[in-house]
Amino acid sequence: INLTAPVPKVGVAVFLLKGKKLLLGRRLSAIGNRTFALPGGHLEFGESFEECAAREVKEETGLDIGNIEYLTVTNNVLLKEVKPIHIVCIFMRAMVADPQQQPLNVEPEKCDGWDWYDWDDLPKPLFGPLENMVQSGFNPFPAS
Ligand code: 8DG
Ligand code: MG
Ligand code: MG
Repeated sequence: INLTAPVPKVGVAVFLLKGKKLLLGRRLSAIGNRTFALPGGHLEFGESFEECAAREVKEETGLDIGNIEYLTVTNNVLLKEVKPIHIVCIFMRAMVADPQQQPLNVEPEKCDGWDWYDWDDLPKPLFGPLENMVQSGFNPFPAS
């Protein structure tokens, strides 16, 4: 068997919401370099989606989150990236535990920095999988 054959992976990305805004950071990565994306990462062995969401947000931004809920899943085949990947991405929604707590750029080698953006005025370019969701009319905010 070929132990280096590519396989699909599981990702978890988090729509971290604060009022009408959400948290985005510009990626510094072989995948989606310089595009704006949600905090998130790969599901680790034995983890729930909620645990993965809380861990990745903490690792990448220092923020503690609550009200973690499953939203949707997408199948992302990104063969044109510098490093081609196939990732099944689970999208979660969450709120900051403390609205006063500010995001920190904990992994500056992976991200340009985090900021809150208005849903009606998103930065460009968005990371491909996120851009596709926006184009399809997906809205991560709870119905009011
Ligand atoms: P790790 O080593 O910390 O586990 O992983 P990471 O370096 O933080 O992984 P990542 O690339 O940030 O996220 C994993 C994959 O999730 C990513 O390669 C593709 C998929 N993904 C999407 N949309 C988004 C998104 O908006 N943000 C993030 N972070 N990942 C996303 O399909
Ligand atoms: Mg990560
Ligand atoms: Mg990440």
